[in-house]
Amino acid sequence: MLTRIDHIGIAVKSLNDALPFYRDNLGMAFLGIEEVAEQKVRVAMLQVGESKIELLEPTSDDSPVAKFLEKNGPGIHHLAYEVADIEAAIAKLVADGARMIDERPRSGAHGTRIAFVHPKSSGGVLTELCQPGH
Ligand code: CMX
Repeated sequence: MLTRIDHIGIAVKSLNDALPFYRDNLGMAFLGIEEVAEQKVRVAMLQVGESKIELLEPTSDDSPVAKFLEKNGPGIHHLAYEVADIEAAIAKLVADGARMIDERPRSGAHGTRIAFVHPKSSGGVLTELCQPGH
């Protein structure tokens, strides 16, 4: 069902402040910044081999990432797996009794379709399914 780790999401207070460490000190290839209005975040994507690092900056106080930062401070926010068929992956998880945050795919960065599994049902790790855009 899963084809690779697509990205690891890291919550940051400011993309401008966080980006130089990943891009310049660690030398990751910077893919660009995009606002995902539906998720109330601005994201910076960086490539590491076949996977990516996604820096997440909240765009409003009621963003899920703003709430996370308030409670935990900056740090790893979620783990995203690529799937070839997101509807089939959601259906399997629901049938297996998982608690989905999204029972229908939503729009993610770069034309992807995404769905989150609630961390209470995935061992405390907020888990994202991610189907690449065309
Ligand atoms: N990882 C692990 N656990 C988390 C978590 C995270 N990122 N965020 C919240 N939790 C835990 C909390 O610690 C809390 O646990 P306790 O009850 O034991 O204290 C529990 O989940 C409930 O959390 P909460 O702070 O009350 O927050 P909410 O219920 O309001 O929201 C969540 C939590 C995961 C449902 C919400 O953040 C959500 O819907 N996330 C999915 C969307 C998202 O994160 N979008 C941003 C990224 C977008 C992108 O990548 O494009």
